[in-house]
Amino acid sequence: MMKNPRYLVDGLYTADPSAHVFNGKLYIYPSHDIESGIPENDNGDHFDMRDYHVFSMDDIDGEVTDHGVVLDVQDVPWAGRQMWDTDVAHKNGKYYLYFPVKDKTDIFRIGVAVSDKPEGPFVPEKHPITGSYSIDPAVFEDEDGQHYMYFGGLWGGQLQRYRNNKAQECGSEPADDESSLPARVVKMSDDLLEFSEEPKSLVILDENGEPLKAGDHDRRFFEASWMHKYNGKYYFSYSTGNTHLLCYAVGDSPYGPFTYKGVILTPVVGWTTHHSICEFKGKWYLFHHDSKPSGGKTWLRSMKVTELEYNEDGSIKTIDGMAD
Ligand code: FUB
Repeated sequence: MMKNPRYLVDGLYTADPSAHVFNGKLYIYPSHDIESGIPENDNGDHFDMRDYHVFSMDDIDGEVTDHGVVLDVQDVPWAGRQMWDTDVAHKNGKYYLYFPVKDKTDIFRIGVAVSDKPEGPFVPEKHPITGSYSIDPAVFEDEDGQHYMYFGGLWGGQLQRYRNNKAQECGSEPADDESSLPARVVKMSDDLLEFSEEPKSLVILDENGEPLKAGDHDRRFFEASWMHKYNGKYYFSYSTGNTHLLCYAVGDSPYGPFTYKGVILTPVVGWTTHHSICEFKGKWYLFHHDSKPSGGKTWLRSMKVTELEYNEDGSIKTIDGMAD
């Protein structure tokens, strides 16, 4: 059975894997990395992805099926460029694929596309979700059936341009001694096509109950939101971006506040680190990516899976990002 990390796909670069169990099978919704020839920059222009594939598995050690292209940027009427991290939710026999893409004015919005099957193909709505901005949507279904979206990402993800859900003339990150910019959480409408409220700040507190500071680069939120529930607690996990850690914080409600708890994954080969956490057949797994197979090209990543374990107190055992 699985002990070491396992790369999941050969011959296609894949990143930011969002894993879910639907109808007893494991489905993975990653970004599809390509060689675009655009030079690397802090704005992430070199992540110039154009479509999404879906993958499925019957067993964690089993064969991985590629269901092919399920949504192409050309099929989204309002889209410009850069299809980044995606996620999928299920309700009443329909599957909803959420995706961030820059609109024709180069502003990230979050769109939704719908299918009758978890493996797609997905048909996009004609407009982005009203009031959406930034990147990395992750949609969590709570035990009462309510869905929440977590989103946001700094630098190329444009989150620093927003305060109180409004774009600023000249957005920048707060000073180091101010509170860090938070991820956002929002309850979804019953039809899962819109927000049902204004997005709220997701506050992460330190051990003294104070919000993490913007200068605390080893702990503050950068991008890659994910939510899962374990033993009745809400686990918000995320990337610290420029310090290349996957961290987590725990709370008692889907809105938080959350208290910082530690590191899930130490830095990997590559710049970005982005993941999902999913229970499948009685075990927990971390799905993530690194750039080892491409020889360290940050924009050509390969998704992988490794087992995730908890300590008795509910804390997560740190995983070595360099382990083979
Ligand atoms: O894949 C493009 C971007 O890189 C994602 O949206 C970020 O989270 C980072 O992984």
